[in-house]
Amino acid sequence: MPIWNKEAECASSLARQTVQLHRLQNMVERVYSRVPFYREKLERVGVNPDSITGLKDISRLPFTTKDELRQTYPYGLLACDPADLVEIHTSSGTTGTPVVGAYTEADIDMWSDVMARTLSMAGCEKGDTVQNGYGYGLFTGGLGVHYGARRIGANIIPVSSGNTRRQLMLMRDFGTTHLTCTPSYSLFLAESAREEGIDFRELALRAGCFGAEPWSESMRAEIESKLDISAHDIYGLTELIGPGVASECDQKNGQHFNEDYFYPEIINPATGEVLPDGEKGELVITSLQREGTPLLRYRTRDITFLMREPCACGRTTARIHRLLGRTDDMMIIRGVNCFPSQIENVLMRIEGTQPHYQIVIDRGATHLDEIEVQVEVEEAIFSDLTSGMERLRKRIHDELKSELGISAHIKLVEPRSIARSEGKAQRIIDKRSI
Ligand code: DLL
Repeated sequence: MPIWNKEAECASSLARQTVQLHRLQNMVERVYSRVPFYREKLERVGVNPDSITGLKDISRLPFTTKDELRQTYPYGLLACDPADLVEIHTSSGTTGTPVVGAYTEADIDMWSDVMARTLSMAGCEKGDTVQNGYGYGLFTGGLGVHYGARRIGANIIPVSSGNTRRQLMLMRDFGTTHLTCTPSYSLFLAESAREEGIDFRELALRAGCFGAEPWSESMRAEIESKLDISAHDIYGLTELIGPGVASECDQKNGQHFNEDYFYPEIINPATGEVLPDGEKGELVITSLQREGTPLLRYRTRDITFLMREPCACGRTTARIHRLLGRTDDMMIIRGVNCFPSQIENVLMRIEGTQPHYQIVIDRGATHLDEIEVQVEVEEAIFSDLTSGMERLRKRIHDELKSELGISAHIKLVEPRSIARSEGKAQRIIDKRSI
């Protein structure tokens, strides 16, 4: 298997730490001198650029949270001259205030490098054809993969997400060797292929890079057998760059973290204490090289642990275990991040509904996420003629669609029919067996 950037990916720990320290010092200097938000935060904890004399000093830096990113929207964390920006992405979350990633030319160059590493881990080389089923646009999946494939010199089919029949046609006619999309969509493609009479064993497809949503080893096994490919887990988030933060090699034993650009730590989410390798906790990431929107100790809310045992592929970077969950209750439905609170807000502004609801997420026969929102309605409405119920159901459906960007099934239920809890209400029932 090709290793895209041997110097960075196979560096000795001394060489890597030297690069990391140098970049960390530059980064602290950069945000201290250019971002008032960070200068104030650093001053509050008595840290200035000269305080960073070793990598261990990273623990003296304050955390950055998603709320702070929202509060500083749109350009409060910009660490470069706005005239140097060449691209903007925002999170798929639809909470009103998106999280912004701003890129300079150098940032896109770095992104291309880490995505070339990612695709190479799945065996992609010049001469291969990458069918990119991640959405193009503000979402980072589409363009991230695109830049990586361009860097490698592979042939890229920028089909974007959806349009299943066309995906299958392109895959067959252009001899796609690598597929990139969400893991659930790859299974949907497999189902549709069967209906179209397409046999994956007769296609040129060899591997896929799947991420942007949680999945599991059993789902990997299903994808690998149904699509007859090698399936690789890839991780990233808009705040840090998009995909390209960490990805799996052919050993499939954790995702190699691009530590020369992103410094990983695992913390206890309740206390902020840094945990040793191998212990489960919240992943915190510091940008080591980013001009547009660098972040210090960003709390991802993703739960995993770090592994540093040598990997048979020859890369020496630390790996993160497949993600184990999130510290918050963010749901990822068909790749769209949404929170129960958004659903609640919509319900609460619609007259006739009660503040008792439950969200059921499942993957049906199609392998795509389905969301059902069960809402208790007022007695008077429930006993009303069905047309009143239907109007209310449609209104909730439409308002949720405009708020979340996804279509939910709405089920209106009788007053007091949803189970009450003495402690925290269980709002979400996630039946997806992933
Ligand atoms: O999902 C970036 C991406 C695009 C990653 C394409 C991989 C492939 P966001 O929309 O900002 O960015 O969502 C980031 O998605 O904090 C995780 O909770 C979740 N996530 C991303 N990759 C994985 C993965 C993109 N491999 C959030 N496994 C992250 C589980 C993942 N969850």
